[in-house]
Amino acid sequence: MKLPRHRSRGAALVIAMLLTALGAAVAVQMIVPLSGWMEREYRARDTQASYTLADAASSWAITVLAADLRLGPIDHYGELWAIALPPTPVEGGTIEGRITDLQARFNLNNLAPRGVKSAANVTLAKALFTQLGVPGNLVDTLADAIDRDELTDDGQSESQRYGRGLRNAPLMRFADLLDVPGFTDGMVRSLATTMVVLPEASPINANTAPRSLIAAAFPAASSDAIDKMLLRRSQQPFANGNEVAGLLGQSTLDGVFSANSQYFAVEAVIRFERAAHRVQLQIARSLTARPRVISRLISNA
Ligand SMILES: [Ca+2]
Ligand SMILES: [Ca+2]
Repeated sequence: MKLPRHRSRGAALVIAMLLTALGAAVAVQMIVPLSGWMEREYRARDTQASYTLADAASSWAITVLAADLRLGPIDHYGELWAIALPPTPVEGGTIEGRITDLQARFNLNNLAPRGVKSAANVTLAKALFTQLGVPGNLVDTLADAIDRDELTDDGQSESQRYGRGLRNAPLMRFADLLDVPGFTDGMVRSLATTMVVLPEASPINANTAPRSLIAAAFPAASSDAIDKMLLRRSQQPFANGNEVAGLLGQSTLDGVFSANSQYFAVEAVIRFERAAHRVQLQIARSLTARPRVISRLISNA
């Protein structure tokens, strides 16, 4: 009963934060109607305006995420950042957007945090690869490609086993998988539907992870037990990554889960009279510095 009121107040707050972020700068950028012969300039202005609005979307998300951090260390769907920004009129158009938690996904760089293979993450990745129809043994190859050393699990030289030297460093982007022996375009596309590549290892947030990911991590847990765990999580978010294992009656998976997030995605759609742009951002938030945009893509919506 309380939730809808809380959420509508939340939406109002989120909109207020957007309007603050938009500020006066955007008002002067709004589309000025131009006659036909100025078509080229019109398009140039569209682009300029959407870059300005992309900056506004970044400021909005950064404001929301910085405010969230001040409220405490854990992250969950009951917080302000998780409330979507509904289509909100700005001069000449609308802007809408949402922030999602990138740590609700499995990050491929978790296979070897700080260059050292993580057995628990390798096991989980094998289950997730299999769910997506990608051979599980490619996880071993990928872990060798990311881990710092030059040896396979059975002590062989990696360059001998794979016929060439591996990167021995974290992936920088999803497409880097194509340089790892055995991976194909199709596999990379499948994996990208539910996984992510972040600049460093990032435990899965137990408060935001989808059911399928929890089920893969705890294969012995019954469907009932997972339902109960999801219900409990919606009422009282986990304070740390170990609580989820305890609730499912299994031993803790070392370093696989946490209860907070540093990496978020923002997707905003900006519409003008004649143009619509999609802005996709990745934001990194640390305990010590202001959240910052680490990637930005603007495309036609
Ligand atoms: Ca939080
Ligand atoms: Ca290696």
